[in-house]
Amino acid sequence: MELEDFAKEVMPKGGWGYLAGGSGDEFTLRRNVASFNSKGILPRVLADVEFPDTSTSILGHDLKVPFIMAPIAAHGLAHETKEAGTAKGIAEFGGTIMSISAYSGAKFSEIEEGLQGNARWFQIYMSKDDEFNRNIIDEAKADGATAIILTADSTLSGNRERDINNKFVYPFGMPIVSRYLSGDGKNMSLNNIYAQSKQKISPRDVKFLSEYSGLPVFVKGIQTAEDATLAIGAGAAGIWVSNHGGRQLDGAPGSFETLAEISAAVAGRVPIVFDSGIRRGEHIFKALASGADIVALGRPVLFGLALGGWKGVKSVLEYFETDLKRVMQLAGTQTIADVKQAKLKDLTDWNR
Ligand code: FMN
Repeated sequence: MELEDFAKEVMPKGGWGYLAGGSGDEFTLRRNVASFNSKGILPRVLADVEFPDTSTSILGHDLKVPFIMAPIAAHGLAHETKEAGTAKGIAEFGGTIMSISAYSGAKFSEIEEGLQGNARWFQIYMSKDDEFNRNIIDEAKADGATAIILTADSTLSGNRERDINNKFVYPFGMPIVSRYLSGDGKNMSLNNIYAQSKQKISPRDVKFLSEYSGLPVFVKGIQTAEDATLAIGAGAAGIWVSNHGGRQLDGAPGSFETLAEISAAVAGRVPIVFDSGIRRGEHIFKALASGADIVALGRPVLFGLALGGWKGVKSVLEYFETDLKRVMQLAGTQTIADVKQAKLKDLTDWNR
């Protein structure tokens, strides 16, 4: 992808390997994008469509587009403005949501300088000690988070061989979680940081977060119908289908390949967010037509940040909006509700 190639040019090797890389052979990383080719969008030519409407809503938020920002750690690797730069790009685009990672390199107050009151969800990597978890949730709520995302797929670090080869350590601290780390995050490896976070995650944690926060809780990292059912049973208000962008369990299917089955199990009880591999409007369309309510964008937004600061972020979001509108027009779908109803065609020879 062109954007990716340009971003690589402007980033140091270690930071680039961390951002672009996946785990193991990077089979799952590649498959996340490739597996969208397992389904085809049917062109509709007599559908009487003009100016498709991309607006939708989720959990009381009215959105201009059916995509939000995924939680990503350490934006400072891409640009000196860190998370505040991403936040400003999101705020200037408007009508979407920023997910704030627990491993952000900026404090809530610094992110707010860019976010300017725009909607935000908070992603937590839990501490082994619930007292710290309560403090973090209290701060996220005071900052205005309207949902909690429990990332459950990263109880330890995937086998990130690029990071090992580059001897990658975070060059700056992690103010939100430093209270439960032995250091402040600076010069620490991802392995070390994950090891100090909670490993044993169960439905009890979903229940704890949802009862303590009083906010809707998404469980992020769901790849099976079984886990979706467990999460909802424990009180999850949303399912976040993701394989962490191919950074955790290599050898897992493409995230898109797991979506339809999970959606059937969820059966409309709670909203579904989908991520991992979204690079084009076609991918957004296919995810929505396979059961997602909205999708989350990951690496492409950071590539934009690396290349142009907040303007780069805004421009990437505009690209996805324009591309999705084009696909909606060509597929004869006027609204997001129409996209969700669209039938995709199985393409049996997609691997060739
Ligand atoms: N997910 C989290 O829940 N918390 C994080 O702190 C986090 N940090 C990430 C850092 C990087 C550099 C990347 C690329 C992903 C990270 N993710 C994190 C995963 C994203 O939320 C998302 O699942 C993933 O980026 C989707 O894949 P894609 O970027 O290839 O589309």
